[in-house]
Amino acid sequence: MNASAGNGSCLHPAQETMPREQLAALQLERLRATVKNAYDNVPLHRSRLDAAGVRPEDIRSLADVQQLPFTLKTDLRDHYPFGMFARPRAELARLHASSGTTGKPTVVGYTMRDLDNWADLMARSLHAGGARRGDVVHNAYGYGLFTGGLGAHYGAERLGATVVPMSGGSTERQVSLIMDFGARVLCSTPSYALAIAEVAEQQGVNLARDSSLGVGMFGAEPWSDAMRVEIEARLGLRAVDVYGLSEIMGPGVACECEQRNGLHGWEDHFLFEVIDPDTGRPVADGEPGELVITTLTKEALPMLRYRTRDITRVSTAPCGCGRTHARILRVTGRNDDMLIIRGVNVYPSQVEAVLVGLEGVAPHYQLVVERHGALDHVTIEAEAQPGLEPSAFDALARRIGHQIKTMLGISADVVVKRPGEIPRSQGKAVRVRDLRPK
Ligand code: DLL
Repeated sequence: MNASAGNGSCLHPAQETMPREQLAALQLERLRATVKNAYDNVPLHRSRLDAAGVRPEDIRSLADVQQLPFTLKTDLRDHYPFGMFARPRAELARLHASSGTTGKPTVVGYTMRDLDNWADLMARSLHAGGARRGDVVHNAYGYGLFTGGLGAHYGAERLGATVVPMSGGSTERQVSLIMDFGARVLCSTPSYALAIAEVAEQQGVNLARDSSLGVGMFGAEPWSDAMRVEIEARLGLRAVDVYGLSEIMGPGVACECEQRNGLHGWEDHFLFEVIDPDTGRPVADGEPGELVITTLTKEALPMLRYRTRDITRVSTAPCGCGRTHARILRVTGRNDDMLIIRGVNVYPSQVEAVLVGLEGVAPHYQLVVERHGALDHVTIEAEAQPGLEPSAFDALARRIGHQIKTMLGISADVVVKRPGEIPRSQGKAVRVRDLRPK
């Protein structure tokens, strides 16, 4: 680990405000080294590059990245557990893995230097979001194989904060420790932040008024601006969006700054592209498409053009904060999560944006997908706010249906549930219950 651990001097504003030409030159140098690392050490990359007729020395400009074949999540599964690593297992300092609900989990590995860079980038993200050295950081991301817990933990330590390694769960205890230890920063999924707020309210604790919370670093799942407003009101903090994925690193790949107008993707360590998911071709700057990421400094798991499945837009327009790194605009959802409701494409986060903030509706919901004959059928399950009489549920369902029709242009079936009936998450919320036969 480098000497900057814990004193906040891991932050180098010059790296974040580097002129874009200089950033591009650094990216090219690192891209060449990454392709060489992948070619020399990972048989899959070597055979794919050979088949495409590309040698590492052919990469002469950043645009040459487009010659590289894409890498998919299935590649990691197919080479389970260690087949994509560019370093011998004995040189790896840590492994993380996805839960692998469908088939084998995806396993990712890090050298000590990879972990060091990750801590720096997460510290940079926390700082951009408003966390400061000396803050108490209450970390409610799950610890373990999920990258959220340890990623935020080491980033906060690197920043020089005092970390409370709480993990998810024991929600009542979360509330008391936030109060007793004077947490200023809360790290959790946005859905779990709401669950914490709800339990606090049930305990008669007013976090917005009485806690020291000032900043929330929320990510790991899509969330809408309406959800941001709700969370800020109930927790009394400034809610910041942080993005990442385990295949590329973990949390801290991109983060909002004080402007909150897109998430700065840390371009000294990653090369971002946005492609049309159907054709694989790049879209114009600022247009929506699938985010594709190439790592530029990863030793153990270099990733060439990893298809994230996340739908977003990237803008290289200057940001008011002075940082020059491109901004990834809020991830609206994943390709895989897109629903087709009576012929119209919809992401759960778009439904969320309509539901949250509607009078009488609690910010908890699920979309249930069933197969009726040859057609998919989607029901929106919303939850009534405490105190609403069950006799008013039908009228509320009609009002929600009308609002969904007006805002999203789809006719959806809506069911209103009693308070507490929609399951609460401790990590990533389950927004879609897919009951279609497999
Ligand atoms: O969720 C890493 C992380 C932990 C990010 C904590 C932020 C905070 P995975 O479990 O590999 O890693 O899941 C990655 O989650 O491809 C997105 O689909 C989604 N995701 C992550 N952050 C955001 C975000 C972590 N801010 C997948 N907005 C990604 C929307 C997000 N989706």
